[in-house]
Amino acid sequence: ADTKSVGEAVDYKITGIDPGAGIMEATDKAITEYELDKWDVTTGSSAAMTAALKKAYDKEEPIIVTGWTPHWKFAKFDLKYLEDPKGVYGGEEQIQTIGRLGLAEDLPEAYEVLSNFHWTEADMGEVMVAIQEGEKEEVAAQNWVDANADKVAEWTDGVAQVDGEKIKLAYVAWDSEIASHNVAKIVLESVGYDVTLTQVEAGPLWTAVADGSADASLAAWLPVTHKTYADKFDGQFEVLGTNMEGVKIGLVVPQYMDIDSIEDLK
Ligand code: PBE
Repeated sequence: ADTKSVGEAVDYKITGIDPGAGIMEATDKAITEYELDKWDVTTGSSAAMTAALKKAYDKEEPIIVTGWTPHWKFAKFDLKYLEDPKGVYGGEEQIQTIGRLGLAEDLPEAYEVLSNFHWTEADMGEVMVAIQEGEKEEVAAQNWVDANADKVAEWTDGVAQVDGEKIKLAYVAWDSEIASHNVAKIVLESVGYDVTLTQVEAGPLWTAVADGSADASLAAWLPVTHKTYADKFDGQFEVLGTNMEGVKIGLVVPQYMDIDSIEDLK
């Protein structure tokens, strides 16, 4: 036949992101469990993945990416998750806020604010889309905070002002986490903290919270995506709370592709 298989059309490549991301480990597992023997997942970054997606989408070419929700790509492109009948990517999960041991004693006001921090996919989407459209990260975050004073007030309600104490938040350059950490920084500054955001890879992020070199992170996707890290550092970090419910990871393709399931890649 003169119609190529999906595999041939994309050169048996799934476009991945940074190697430490949980979705990369899940994708290796998917390749094994679905017996996708000819397939590989490429490593890169969140930004390189969305650039490749845009390039393919604009030409209506096939592409398969490691994707997750919330993410602005679903607002910009018509996309779908491939069904995952073996459940390799888990189901709905949560984004949790984690902190180093001793945070509650050392920085109780920050502990309180971070424990309270929770928002919705729509909230995060506003910040993510603004950044994607060219707004500076800190400006996009500030605009959201200004427009959502009621939500922010709930997180800071009854929290005493502090006097420039330092706090360090670690995050990975995933679009979702760029949004949440820039908002958290502004909110913590509003109660008087001197906030540093450090951008690292996922492995070093978990290590930093576990060894106390970072105070906290809002980037823990659980129970599945970061299970390996959570197990590895069990007992060396504390879960402060859930900052978002109902998030998801998986393999994502443009709607115009004629496949529906990971099994169709075989
Ligand atoms: N992500 C975004 C991360 C968690 C947040 C899905 C790319 C990961 O796979 O580890």
